[in-house]
Amino acid sequence: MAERFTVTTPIYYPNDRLHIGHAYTTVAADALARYHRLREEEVFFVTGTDEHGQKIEERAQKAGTTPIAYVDEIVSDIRDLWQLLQISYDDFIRTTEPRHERVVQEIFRKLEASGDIYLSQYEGWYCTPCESFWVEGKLVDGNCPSCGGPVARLNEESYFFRLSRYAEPLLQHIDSHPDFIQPTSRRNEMISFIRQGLEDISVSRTSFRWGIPLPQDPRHIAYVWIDALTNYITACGYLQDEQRFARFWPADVHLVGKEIVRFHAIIWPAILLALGLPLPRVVYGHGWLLLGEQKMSKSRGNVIDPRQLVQRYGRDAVRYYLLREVPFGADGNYTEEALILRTNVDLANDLGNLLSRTTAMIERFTGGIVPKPSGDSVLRPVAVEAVRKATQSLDRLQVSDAVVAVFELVRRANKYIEEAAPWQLNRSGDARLNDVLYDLAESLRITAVVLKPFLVDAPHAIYRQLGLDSADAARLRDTAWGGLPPGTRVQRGEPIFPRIDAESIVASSAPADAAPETPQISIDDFSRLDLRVGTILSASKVKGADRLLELTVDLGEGEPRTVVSGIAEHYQPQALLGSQVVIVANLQPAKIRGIVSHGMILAGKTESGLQIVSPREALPPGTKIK
Ligand code: ME8
Repeated sequence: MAERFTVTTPIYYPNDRLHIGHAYTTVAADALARYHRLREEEVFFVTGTDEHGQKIEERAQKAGTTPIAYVDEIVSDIRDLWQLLQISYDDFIRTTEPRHERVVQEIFRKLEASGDIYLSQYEGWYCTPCESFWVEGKLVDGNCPSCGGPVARLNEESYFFRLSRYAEPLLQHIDSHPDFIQPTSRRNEMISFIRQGLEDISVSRTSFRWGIPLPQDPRHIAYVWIDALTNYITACGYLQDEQRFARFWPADVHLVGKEIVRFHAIIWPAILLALGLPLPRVVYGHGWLLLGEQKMSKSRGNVIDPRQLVQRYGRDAVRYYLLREVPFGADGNYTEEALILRTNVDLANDLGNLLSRTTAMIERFTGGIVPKPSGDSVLRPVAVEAVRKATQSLDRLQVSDAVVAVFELVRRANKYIEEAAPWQLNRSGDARLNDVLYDLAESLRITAVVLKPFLVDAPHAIYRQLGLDSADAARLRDTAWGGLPPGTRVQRGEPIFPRIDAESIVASSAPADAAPETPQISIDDFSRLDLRVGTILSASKVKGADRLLELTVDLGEGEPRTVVSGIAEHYQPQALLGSQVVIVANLQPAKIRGIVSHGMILAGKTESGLQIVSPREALPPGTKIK
């Protein structure tokens, strides 16, 4: 067993808020880091930000601020996002930090000394959003072949890195290290790319100032890729702490999106070869999250904000969806419906119910005490196999497969409840009851431990409800069967994943007979509701949703609000125009069928129909209901 593990994410551009595409890579890297900690290895997990370059210089200028002030703000936002998702990075590197600037300058000195860089003229076409240079022949209809946008002609003096020198050594390395580039499809792409021959690449610029000046020629700024890629060795201690560097470099996994595999599997290893440093063990290029048919991206603006999803569904639901939904390596479509379905089916139904049923039965049948089994266990081999498959998948970087493996145990345990029917064993006083209950509780405990790489709250909640201390200290070795001491007193609690009612945001979908179970609330609870009178200004059907109407409602706020309401089966849109309604005005906005709804309309539902609630006499829009 290796005793240390280094994993990295790309360093992201702080030119805009990050979206769930970035969260995808980062949560996956976090899962790998947590897994290796679970294996009691020393882990170094690094992420960070790629802060230099023309694009950021321009953005800052437009915003009327300095580049550093501009990125500072976004970087702090990024750190907040990682905190929200509980990303357990060990280092957050910013390319603007002095430790990195020194390393980049020193690398340029070394590369010049070894004859790996030289001064020449750069001629080509530049695409600012992609930060990419293209030779004439690569343009598509005169535009950038990557984003299709306009390109500008450039002719400037530039330092070049002798990438051409490294084509052969790279091919040899790839050949003798079959795992170096993953998955195999990307490996094949890279091999054929290198076989076409590698041209030297431009590594400096004189056309902008926001970057690291070359020590030998400060008119030149280090161009993005040397500046960015070298972050990995700076973070590991290169030229700062030789001992630490020897410990954490080479990285075990550079996890990146597939569009930057070329930089990580060709340019970066060539730079390392030139510096005489070992190459990373694996460059893994995962697929893209798509929205519709398109890659979700900052420049397209078709992005989903992970913060909103966490707020709405919780961080474990979001982490779970990202890790489980798309086979790791492939592209996959993002939809909120799929997130809700995953949460409801896997987390609420399968895992959540297993826990609540198990603890409820232990309370009812054995006085809340985990019984002592007689020895026979049906689920033990299932648990052993689930742990084996999950760890094997994680060792092979097949993250989604690992999650699937864990849930095989959860599903089997649920099925076992039906088969063994503990309530009957209890009625007939059958001694096998103890075996069944212990099996279920112990399977849950083991599930909690193997879920630790993926979920950050649920494992602790499961441990707590089983009556154990926090799962913090649990390690992979604790998945050995029998770790749950008989005699433990379970602590039944709230459902760990409440079911999401996708339509609960719509008032009329609440069941009409919910009243008897509703607990009493205080006047303070009631005063937290902001109920207001509004006048409906427009109403139209929501495409593809039989029950939904999109309304705009005047609440006396100036701008009318958009509200999506499940009343389409009961009202014709035009019949509502001018009607007054009562709105929950301080409800968190929610996206329903792609429309953001800012409030909820009150209505009463009976078997014979639905009536929206209206004041008896017209009231000014915005009037508060008390
Ligand atoms: O490329 N699906 O930064 P960046 C999946 N600074 N992953 C996605 C994604 C999507 N739709 N969109 C983004 C850069 N990503 C450079 C990297 S590294 C030395 C320099 C993820 O802010 C994915 O990991 O454009 C992708 O590679 C990365 O974000 C790009 O982030």
